Parts: sequence; structure tokens; C-alpha cells
Amino acid sequence: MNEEKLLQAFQHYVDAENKIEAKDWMPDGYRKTLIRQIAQHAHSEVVGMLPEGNWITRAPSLRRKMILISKVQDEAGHGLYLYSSCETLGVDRDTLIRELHSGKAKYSSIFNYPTVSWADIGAIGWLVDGAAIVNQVSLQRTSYGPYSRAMIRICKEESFHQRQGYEIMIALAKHGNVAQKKMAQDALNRWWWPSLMMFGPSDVSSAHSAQNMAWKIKRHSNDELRQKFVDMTVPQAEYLGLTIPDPNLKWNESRGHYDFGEIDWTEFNEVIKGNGPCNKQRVAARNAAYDNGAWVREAATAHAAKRAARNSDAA
Ligand code: BYC
Repeated sequence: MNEEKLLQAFQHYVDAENKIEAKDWMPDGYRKTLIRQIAQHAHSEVVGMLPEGNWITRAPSLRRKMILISKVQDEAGHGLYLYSSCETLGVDRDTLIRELHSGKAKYSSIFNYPTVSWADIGAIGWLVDGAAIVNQVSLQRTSYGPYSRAMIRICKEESFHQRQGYEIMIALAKHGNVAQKKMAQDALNRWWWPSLMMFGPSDVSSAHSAQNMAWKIKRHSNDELRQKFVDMTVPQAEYLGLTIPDPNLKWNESRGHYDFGEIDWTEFNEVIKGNGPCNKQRVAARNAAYDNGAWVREAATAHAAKRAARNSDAA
């Protein structure tokens, strides 16, 4: 079959809601953009451990500490599923990790903001994991089988993450004292706009959306998902008695959605270019973790070689 026929057959197959598997023929562009998106997603999970990890030693009770450790561990697991899913496309994990460590690879803008108070852990669970779920529920139906299956597993844990964050916000904002309520509002003020930025540039500026929607890698546009998140989150903020820091936020009866203010795209572009408040710190922390773990990798390789030699002696 020539290239054009292959492309047509591929598009029909995708249009009929079939999943593409690792050994199926796929256009080079499809493989390339999937490697890009899945790798960025994997890096986001791993870098996402850092802002929350910052609070493990300072969680206010043993119960909170156990929950937070468990959540951060889940993120490492999500990173593993996603790197594995990316490897099925023919790229090796070392290459991806090298790109993260050199600062070449992108990861979600949200993890370049600092976690300055305990309420930030609540806000991350509520807003960041809340935004992640909206995006990832949609990606469960992505056309690439290994990515879709990873998303189904991840979403189950993500909803627990969102609830643990919201529960922290309830404790602070509804049942807390004046200082705790203030802390919750301050966290919402700082995390609201960066959470909206997680969905990426607006549809008119999104470089990859049109092709990736046609290939059904993405099932909803950046703006559709952002709107869904706003509509879902406003009543949650009202229940908490907190104010979303957007004077233009208003229910629009005719659209059946909330209108909201313009995102600061200059800030977004600076953060994804590496100039956010914590970009350098995050990349340095990942490099240090990799270097400090060298002895573990060497020991595991030596152990595997010893076992292989023992098995071949026995054979
Ligand atoms: N941050 O054409 P566009 C988590 C980049 S982890 C940084 O719209 P696309 C969690 C984009 O990559 C959740 N970069 O792109 C973990 C592209 O750059 P390149 C992470 C961004 O791919 C631990 C350029 O801007 N979720 O929840 O069609 C603890 C143009 O954008 C961002 C995922 O990764 C951003 N926010 O759509 C707690 C979801 N937005 O590659 C929680 C999977 C855009 O051309 N990814 N860029 O240099 C996606 O769904 C899509 O890739 C996006 C962007 C919606 C993010």
C-alpha cells in the first residue's frame, strides 16, 4: 500500500473509534506528537512530586502525613505507567529523562510554582488534581491504546487525590479559625490562574490541537476542558465560602456556562520557556535525585548481571 492509502486507512480506523496499538502502522507525525505529549505528561507526574514532597515532613498530623506520602508515591507510579507507554512508541526512557534533565523537555507549567503553606497542599489536590482529572478523563478515550489504558488506571487514583485536597480545604475553610480560613483563601488566590493555564493555550493559539483532534489523540479542545473545569469548580468554591480571584467570573444564562477573565498569557509563556518562579529549582532537584540514585542503578545492574550469569551456568 502506498503512503496515501495507508494514511486513509489509518484515519478510517481511528474514526471508527478503534485503538491504535504499538505494532500497528501509524503516521510518523502521529508517533512523534504522541511521544511529545506522553513524555511531557510523564515528566509532569514526576516533577509534580516535588512541590508536594516539600510538605511531607511538615504535614500537620500523622494521618495527613500518611495520606500525602501515599499520594506522592502514586505520582511516581503514574510517571512509570506513562514512561512505559511512551517506550512502546520506540523511544527509550533514558533519552526522555536526559531531555528533562537538560531542560529541553517541557512539563506542566503548574509545577513551577512554590508551595508556601499547608493550604497549598489542599489547593493542589482540589484544583491541580481537579484540572488533571478533567483533562485525563477525556484522554481515557485517546486513540493510542497504551496511553488510553494508562489513563484509565491513573484516573482512578486521581479522583482520590482530588478528594484529599478538597477535604483539606474543608477543614481549613469551613471548620478552621480565622487564620486558617485566610490561609485557604490565599492558596486559592495563588493557584487559581496557574490551574487554568494547565489546559494549555487558547484554541486559536494551540499549535497541535487541530491535527491531534483529527487523530483523536485529544478528544476535547483546551478551551472546552478549561470551561468544564471552571463550571465544575465554582460551586465547590462557593460551598467552601471562598472567593475565586476573578472579578469577571459570572454565570452566563444564555451560554449555560460561567464567563471568566482573560488568562495572563505572558506569564504562561514565560513559565513554559523556563522562567517561572521554580523552574530552575525543579530541574536541579530532578538532576540531584538522578545523580544521588546512581549507586542504586549500578547495584541493580550488577545484580541482574550476576543472576543472568548464574542462570546461564545452570542451563
Ligand atoms: N505546561 O498546541 P498545544 C498532574 C505546551 S500531571 C507546559 O495546545 P497540546 C499531577 C505544549 O506542550 C498532569 N507546557 O499542545 C502530577 C506545546 O509545546 P511543544 C499533566 C504546555 O499538546 C503530580 C505548546 O505548549 N497533564 O496532574 O496539543 C501531582 C503548545 O500547546 C502547557 C498532562 O500532561 C502547560 N500547561 O495540548 C499532581 C496532560 N500547555 O511540545 C498532579 C496531557 C501547553 O510544541 N497533555 N503546553 O513544545 C495534554 O493534554 C496536552 O499536551 C495539553 C497541551 C493540553 C497540556
